[in-house]
Amino acid sequence: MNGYAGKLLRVNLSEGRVSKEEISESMKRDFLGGRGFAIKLLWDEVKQVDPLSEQNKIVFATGPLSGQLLPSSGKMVIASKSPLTEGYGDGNMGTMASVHLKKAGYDAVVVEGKSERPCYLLIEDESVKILEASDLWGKSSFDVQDLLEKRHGGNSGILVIGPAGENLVRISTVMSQKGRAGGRPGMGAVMGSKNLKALVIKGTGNVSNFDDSRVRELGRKGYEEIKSSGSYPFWMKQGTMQAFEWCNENGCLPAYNFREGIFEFSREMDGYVLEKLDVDRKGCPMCNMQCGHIVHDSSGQRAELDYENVGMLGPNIGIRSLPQVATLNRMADEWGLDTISLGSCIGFLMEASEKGLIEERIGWGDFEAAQRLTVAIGRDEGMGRLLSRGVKYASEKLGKGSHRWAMHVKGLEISAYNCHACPGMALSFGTSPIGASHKDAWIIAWEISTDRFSYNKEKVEKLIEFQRIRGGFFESATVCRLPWVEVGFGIHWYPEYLKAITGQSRSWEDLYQIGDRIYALLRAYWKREIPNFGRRWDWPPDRWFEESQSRGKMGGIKVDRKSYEQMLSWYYELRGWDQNGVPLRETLDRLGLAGVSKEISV
Ligand code: PTT
Ligand code: SF4
Repeated sequence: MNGYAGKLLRVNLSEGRVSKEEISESMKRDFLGGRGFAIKLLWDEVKQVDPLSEQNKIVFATGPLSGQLLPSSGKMVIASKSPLTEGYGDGNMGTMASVHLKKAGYDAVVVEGKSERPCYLLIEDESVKILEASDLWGKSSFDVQDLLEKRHGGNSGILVIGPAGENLVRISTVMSQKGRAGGRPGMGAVMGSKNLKALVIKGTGNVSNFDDSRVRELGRKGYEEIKSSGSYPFWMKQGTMQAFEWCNENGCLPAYNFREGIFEFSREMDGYVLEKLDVDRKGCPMCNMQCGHIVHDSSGQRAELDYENVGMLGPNIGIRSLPQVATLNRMADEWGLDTISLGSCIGFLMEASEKGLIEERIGWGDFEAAQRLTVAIGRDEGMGRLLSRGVKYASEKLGKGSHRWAMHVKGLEISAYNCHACPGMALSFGTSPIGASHKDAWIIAWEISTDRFSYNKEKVEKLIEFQRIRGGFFESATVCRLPWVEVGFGIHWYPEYLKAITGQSRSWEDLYQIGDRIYALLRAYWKREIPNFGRRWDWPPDRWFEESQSRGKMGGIKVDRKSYEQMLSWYYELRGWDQNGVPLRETLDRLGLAGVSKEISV
């Protein structure tokens, strides 16, 4: 099929062996790319293994739209069995590595085994080398990015882990370009467990498209439409930080470990404050609406800010200064820690301290303590040992009812949306296939603008529609969804892009079916890897059901447990899964996944 490089690169670090495999036509047709390729490979090849053992594998996968001359296409999926959740984990990263990988002639790389010594991969078209990385080990992700750029050229695609990944910290991510982070559920630790510090990718070829001139024409029109959007100017000023004031107004900003939904100091750190501090803009390749805002942090160094980072390292831990948040953000980037999980872990500990569950006194907003904790987590030392496996583990260790306010689903920390008064978004976190991520179904804006407090089937249908488009299509195609979400870029463009690139006509109905197939296999994966996996894995934390916020117009409101259960039942029904959230045999058969039912005994 056109639009694909057609090959998968497999690197076995235990044996120092490199091989190249054809990607079958059925794989491209049925799973599209990115997340679709990743789950199919993990389903087939990674069964009931310890995520940090050499039996685990890590997949770096692009899709047919990745790296093409069209809006915001420089994305790549990084996936593995997660050491944080023990289930499927992935992240979507914007990086030159995505563009170079396809130019080098590969749609995906699978790394398996474990190198005896620290190493990195150098992929230059046909040539693939496993190189010594002892001199890079222990260095920050920024230093290694610089060193590798110097060694292999500034335009190389570079994926790297920081010391947190080396130390097998389970909330560690993969980093690229000093500010792109991907793979929240511990993908950095998986690389670390393989002694793999980095991948450097340089490609010089080109993927053959069905109709190149049509791709160029559509791409040009796409870029023009984005630039002429009415919301483009404001987006360029604030980027994802435009969500900050909106969340605060609507009582869904996470404050004080998700206890509150408004932050009394929000005016001191919202998107308008960011506009004044902004010194530069950064982003992913192929993008003309770059959203990374660079500011000077509290020590004068450059640091990038996004909404999630500010929400979780600001209000969620009681910090009210953007430069201080930027310092924590930069530290997280250098150590290779996920900012969302980091903010949740620090907030959890501050609350534990306030409640007298630990001896240390760490007050809300204590910037020095937050810096110390970031280092301790990155090193997996001292108090960091309690937090480096995430808040689920920390609450199990600490006990004393702390699981009620350990803010995670399936072991992955909740991203920056407080859902006491957003039941649909609570269900979105509950049913996300990697744990509590907003990426699959950001239903919250639709929910707040329609019938916010209701628990009806229409909401569940809308949620599934979002999952099909965002978690199914965008994650597999693999391109950035923000043009569509944030500046109203027409969704109709994507089937047109696919047609011009692959030569195949696919309607949204066809694409939804691919999404449903991917979701069913993701579910089956959780079930196979965690035998007692079931309905309670789809519950958000007790805090949203049992305590309401004390302030603002959302004060006094909480999620009604019975009604949540009803929505969850509808969700399973609509997806063709049983009431334990496991796909039914007929659903698997209908989606062409007939062999799967045997492995999960349905
Ligand atoms: C994503 C998650 C997010 S989502 C943010 S801010 W966001 C955090 N960013 C981090 C960071 O920075 N440094 C760090 N050390 N940890 C971080 N953890 C958090 O990671 C990201 C953008 C953003 S910014 C969003 S919403 C969109 N996400 C997309 C997605 O998921 N799929 C898709 N097809 N397109 C998307 N476009 C947008 O991409 P993860 P990135 Mg990210 C400093 O990776 O694991 O999915 O976690 O990849 O290149 O940084 O792009 O307000
Ligand atoms: Fe990257 Fe932001 Fe552009 Fe999306 S909008 S491609 S996340 S810079």
